[in-house]
Amino acid sequence: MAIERTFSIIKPDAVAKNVIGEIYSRFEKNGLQIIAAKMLHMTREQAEGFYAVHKERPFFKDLVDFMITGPVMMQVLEGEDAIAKNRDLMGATNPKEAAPGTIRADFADSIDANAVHGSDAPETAQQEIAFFFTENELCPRTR
Ligand code: RTP
Ligand code: MG
Repeated sequence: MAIERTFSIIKPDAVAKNVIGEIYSRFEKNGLQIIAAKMLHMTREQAEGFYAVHKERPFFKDLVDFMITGPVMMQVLEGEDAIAKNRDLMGATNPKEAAPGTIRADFADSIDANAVHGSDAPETAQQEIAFFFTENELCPRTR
């Protein structure tokens, strides 16, 4: 299995619940290293740009409105099979369908306030990382 990088956001609901550390702990316990991190209260323009792929979807406005309700914590995760591993840790988009023990089952309130974002494929991971981080902000381990 390949070492991959993926882009993760702890959304405003989970930041407000003060569970950044608990979520980071799940990443670390499952072999994902945090190689970059940034806290940010996104502007509407940033949120619309980040979610541009969804701009024709009926939930686009609700999604953008929600993502700018408060600060988010964004990080780049690196590890074996990082994209799928992070999606497994997150659980289903709708917390009602999320498997027990997943981040969304434990911390999400609704399909909008669903605690976390994670890239869904290598191409989107690369695009999403580049949307918020420059190359020299990535700090892969040297030991
Ligand atoms: P994410 O991108 O946030 O990691 O989640 P995802 O891949 O599981 O879901 P995606 O289809 O990419 O949708 C992005 C976010 O939009 C909200 N959403 N609402 N009301 C709805 O039917 C609906 N569908 C999606 C969710 O907050 C989802 O995380
Ligand atoms: Mg998605």
